[in-house]
Amino acid sequence: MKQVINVTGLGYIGLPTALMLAAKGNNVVGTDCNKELIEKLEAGTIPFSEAGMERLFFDAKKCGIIFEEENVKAQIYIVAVPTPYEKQQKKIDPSYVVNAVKSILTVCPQKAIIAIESTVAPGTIDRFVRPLMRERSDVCLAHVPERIIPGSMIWELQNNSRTIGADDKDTANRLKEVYQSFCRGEIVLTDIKTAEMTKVVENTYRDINIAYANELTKIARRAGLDVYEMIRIANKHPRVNILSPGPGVGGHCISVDPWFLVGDYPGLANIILAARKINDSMPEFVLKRVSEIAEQHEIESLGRVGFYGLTYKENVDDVRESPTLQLISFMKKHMAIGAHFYDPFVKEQIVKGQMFDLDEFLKLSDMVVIMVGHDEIVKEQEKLKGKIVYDTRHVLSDTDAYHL
Ligand code: SAJ
Repeated sequence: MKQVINVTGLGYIGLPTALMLAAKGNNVVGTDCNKELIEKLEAGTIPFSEAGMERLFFDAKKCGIIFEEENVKAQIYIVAVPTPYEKQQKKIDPSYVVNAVKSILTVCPQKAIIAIESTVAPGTIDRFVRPLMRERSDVCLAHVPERIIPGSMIWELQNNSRTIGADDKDTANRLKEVYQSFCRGEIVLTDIKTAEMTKVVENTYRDINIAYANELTKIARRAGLDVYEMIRIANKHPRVNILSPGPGVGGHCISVDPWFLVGDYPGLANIILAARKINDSMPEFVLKRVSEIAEQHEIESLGRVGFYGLTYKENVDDVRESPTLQLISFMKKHMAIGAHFYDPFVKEQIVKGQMFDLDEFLKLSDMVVIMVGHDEIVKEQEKLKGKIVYDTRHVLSDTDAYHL
């Protein structure tokens, strides 16, 4: 009989993974403790927007994917539950992973594999998960860190290389076969601790590169140079690839993972810490520029300033650690109130002054600050004519717009 794969946690990572596995002919049960989510999925509603998800959902349904609130008996378990970030302590909360594994252990048969995809701080699996398995030494543990980027998840699921960290070759090879059913990229086998560390190292690399671009922005401003032109030319060098500066770094991973290294290796993680500080300084840098530009144009109140974009990056609906939310917290600190906000992907009120119609938002804004380069505003940029525009993402063709 064909083995069953039970994917636990049907969020941004678990859902596309479960759908992809099912669409490629695996026997898949998707589990989530959120009853409402399961009902939605059963009714055919996709809980978040992502390119290609509708087609994938259709294919997976056709191939018989099942959604359940409880874990089921399976040979392979993939855990993709959230690892919430505790901002003050700069630590992740592993309790969802721990609870998912506990629940799986109550139903899993002999020799089942539990593969954790959730991003965890290095050492988490040894510290929090392994002790749970003491009475089930027959069950195999693995870490297969997710690598897909929101906005291009489906393509990346199939094409990115993957890392499988496991305690033994047999477990790694059994899992490799599962991932090979949809992944065309190279699948690298290693141990669990290396897999944990590699994931954090990848995201930290990107954070440092973005920090470099952001630091260059500040240098270019002082030197009276155009940072984009500088980076464009520098990147013509065959071994240079500087990323883009921006109003800050958000999302649940790049702005979070480097802190694990800073926390665990104080005194050693110096570039990593400096990069985090630079990226965290960007929302305040933007806010200062907003007041300079507003003053220059005699805009006296924030009531005439509109911030476009609340999500952490373009064309996604995820607002976790978003630069705009970071900027709002600085505004509050400085009692700078009255601005308004708009984001086509955020349909519920999450901040004061949020509006839900682009035209109305623009009517109220003499100055528009582009915080996120959603396709919508790029397409509709004609609507910004006559306004003072501060384009922190460098996405508009308006040559009069202010830049970082
Ligand atoms: N950003 C810049 N400049 C850039 C690129 C990004 O300012 O040149 C900003 C974005 O606007 C955003 C933040 O950085 O606020 C992070 O966005 P991102 O697109 O760089 O990355 P994420 O967080 O969406 O996804 C990352 C990816 N990691 C790497 O590329 C190394 C993805 O592959 C991971 O799966 C994901 O983190 C994760 O979940 O760990």
